Amino acid sequence: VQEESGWMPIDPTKPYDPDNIFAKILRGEVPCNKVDESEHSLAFHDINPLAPVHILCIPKGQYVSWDDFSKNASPEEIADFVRFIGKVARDNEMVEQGYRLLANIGKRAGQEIPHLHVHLFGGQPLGPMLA
Ligand code: IU
Repeated sequence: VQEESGWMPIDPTKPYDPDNIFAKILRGEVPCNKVDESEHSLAFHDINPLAPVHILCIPKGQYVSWDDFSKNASPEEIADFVRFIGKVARDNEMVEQGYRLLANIGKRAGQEIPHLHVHLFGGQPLGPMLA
């Protein structure tokens, strides 16, 4: 695909890269500041927080994108991830004040790590959705 003003989507035909940083975190090869864990999901503090509370939630399975996850994950993995994100928000006192879920998918959206991750932002008023 031709690069067009910085846009080059993650190639959906490319195999999952097991050397990406989140894969290494999941294998325990790279440390993370863990928030919570379930059978199929992991939450940790973002290393470069953009809000007072900035947590990343990732499925433990090897999924690059929402497209990949929604097509290929089992019903158990999908249910676990959805419930897990809700629990992380509750346990970190984000529910009452409000919070934001965000997933950058593909290069045009600025996805840096090719392992699906959902950002949870909270702890301050969050302003308009797109800067
Ligand atoms: P993005 O949506 O792919 O841009 O988000 C990647 C996030 O991963 C970004 O907020 C980084 O600060 C964060 N991160 C991290 O928490 N730990 C790491 O080792 C690396 C990136 I590399």
